[in-house]
Amino acid sequence: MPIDLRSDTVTHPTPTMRRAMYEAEVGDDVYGEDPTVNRLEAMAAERVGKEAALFLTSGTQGNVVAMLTHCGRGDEIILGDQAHTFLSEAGAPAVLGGITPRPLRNQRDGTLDLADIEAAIRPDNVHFPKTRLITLENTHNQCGGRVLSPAYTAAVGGLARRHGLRTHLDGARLFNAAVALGVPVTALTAPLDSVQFCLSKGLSAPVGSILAGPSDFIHEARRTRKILGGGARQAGVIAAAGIVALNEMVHRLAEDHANARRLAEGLAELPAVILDPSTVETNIVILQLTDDLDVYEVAERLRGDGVLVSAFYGARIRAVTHYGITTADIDAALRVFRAVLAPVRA
Ligand code: TLP
Repeated sequence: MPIDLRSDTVTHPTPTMRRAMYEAEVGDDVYGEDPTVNRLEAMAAERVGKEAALFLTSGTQGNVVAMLTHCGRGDEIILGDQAHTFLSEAGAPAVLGGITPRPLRNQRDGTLDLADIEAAIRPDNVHFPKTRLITLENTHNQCGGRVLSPAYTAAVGGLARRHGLRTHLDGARLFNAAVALGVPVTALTAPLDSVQFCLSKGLSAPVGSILAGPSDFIHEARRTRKILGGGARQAGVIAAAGIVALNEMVHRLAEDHANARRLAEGLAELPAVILDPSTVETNIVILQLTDDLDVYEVAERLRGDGVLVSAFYGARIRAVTHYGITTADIDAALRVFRAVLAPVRA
């Protein structure tokens, strides 16, 4: 079995999840009659401190539904230039909603500079799109799993309210952030209007995300999900795994963070690697290779020796720890990294 560090999306459902899926009580969720989906949505809303929640197929669907529900044609979204919502969702707000993205430079810690946000807010002028929404990402994937603090989140929420703007959090790995910070998850969601989080990444459910927010917003979001073909029928079969994910898989994320830090500390010792292990706060390690190496070739050689990673533009490699990765796997992966990158040391 390869050591698969490409993403925490590769996690398989746990035995308890499979049992819960088998036994799940179901109904037609488009009629609002699936008791397991209803239970998951109520539980998820409570967990993130919002009035209501909606179960969706993926993180992308959750973010896209949120953006299309918050914004109308001609509106503009302020987001990070390294945000998943900007880089990796196929331009959905523009493609589907006539919504303009306004990317601001992400700081290395995943934040957007408050002064940059303030300066990007459009005055009322017929030439301009209407600034409607600010989207944050916590943890921040492309910034190496960095966490946004409750204080920063509150500052952005306050700024948005002063300007009459709405806010959305792409919290694909929200629980990783809360566990790393040692704060209740509501400290990261209360200041913002809506939040999307994934059940199928570190929490190991096979499918599914949650979008949570005020009841009237979720009511509209349910319609937007239908427009996108996301109304599922006996979805309780997969929601059952989501319930187990929330009940059983949150506390263990600390293990993934410790494994990521262990990996980062080992990698930082290699001359071919540029990485500050103190920036590894959660389960994502992004390292930079020195110029003389081709990142895609290195990833291929790692694969040949049984270690799967993601190669990114900018000579970067991403390794993500998760439920399927043990500390022994980390030590084995480090041995492979050392062997593959050894010629550089000679
Ligand atoms: N990220 C995936 C890939 O798309 C890169 C990964 O392997 O990390 N927000 C954030 C911050 C994400 O990292 C992702 C997935 C999503 C949203 C989308 O979730 P899915 O894959 O469920 O649509």
